[in-house]
Amino acid sequence: MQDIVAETAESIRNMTIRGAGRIARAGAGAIGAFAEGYTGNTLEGFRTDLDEAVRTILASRPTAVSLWNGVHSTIRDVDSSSSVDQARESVIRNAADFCARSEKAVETIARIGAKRIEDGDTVMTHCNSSAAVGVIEEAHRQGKEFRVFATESRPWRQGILTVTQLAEAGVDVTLIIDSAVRYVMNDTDKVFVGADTITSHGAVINKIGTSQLALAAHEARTQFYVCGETYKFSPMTMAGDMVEIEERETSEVVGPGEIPDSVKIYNPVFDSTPAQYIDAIITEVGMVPPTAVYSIMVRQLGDAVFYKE
Ligand code: RI2
Repeated sequence: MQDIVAETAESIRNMTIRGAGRIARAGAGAIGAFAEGYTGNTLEGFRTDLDEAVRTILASRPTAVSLWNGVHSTIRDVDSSSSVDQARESVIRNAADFCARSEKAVETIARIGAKRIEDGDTVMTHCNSSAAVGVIEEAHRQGKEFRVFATESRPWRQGILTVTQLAEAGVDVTLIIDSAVRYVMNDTDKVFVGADTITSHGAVINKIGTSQLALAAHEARTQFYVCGETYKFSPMTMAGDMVEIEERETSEVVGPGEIPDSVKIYNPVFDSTPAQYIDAIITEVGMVPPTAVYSIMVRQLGDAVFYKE
């Protein structure tokens, strides 16, 4: 069963499984499967092996706190378990629970966010966020007539996934290159993006380029909404921790021999959008101002805060 942990970690690392919500569910699911297949019979041994499995999963990608929250909510009852069977069962149950809650949260966000889209709107989205795409699809399902601009999102080009998904759902969608954002923002009424991590002071860490959309939206007086489940709230930021911005391989940016060897390449994957550029964060507990993140974090994650100094 260690296999499923290593395989899942590798699929998250190489982005076969991607998107902050999906990696959280995959991570929690892998830990659940690990517990299900565990054949040892001491609690001590289970805790040690589980620790290693958790470390393997969490090392796969550093930025999205959803992975951390998903995995930690799965192992939350292990410390208080008094037998290996009790510990195993709690992990299996909590993993299933997290995945179900996560999927339901995305659906709730879609229903809440869809209310912000009106007939005649032009909407912009960035990268490929299941929460943001869910909002757009739900508004379309409700019969609203609007159009969508979706950014390409170099270097992984997740925008291709977004436009394909939206086109298949029947949405009027246009693909733009990332550098067209400010030009197109003049014609855009509302922006919906996802989130990988939301800090206690309401900043949103999302796909690189998100803060450029936010700045352009601010300048053009376009509404800027973040769609994010509360397990994207980072308890570590309450303790003052910085969010690590993942830097990926330079080969994602240019192919071999395309540029002189002396040229350096920098490939940061996420950026941070300050709270002041965000009109609201659409969560499963409602549409909230970024200034409310701290209090919701305490309430939502209160008994699930595993952050230890
Ligand atoms: P959902 C993605 O990261 C994008 O940054 C996206 O906006 C965010 O996760 C949230 O996605 P990546 O895995 O959870 O593509 O809304 O690097 O699907």
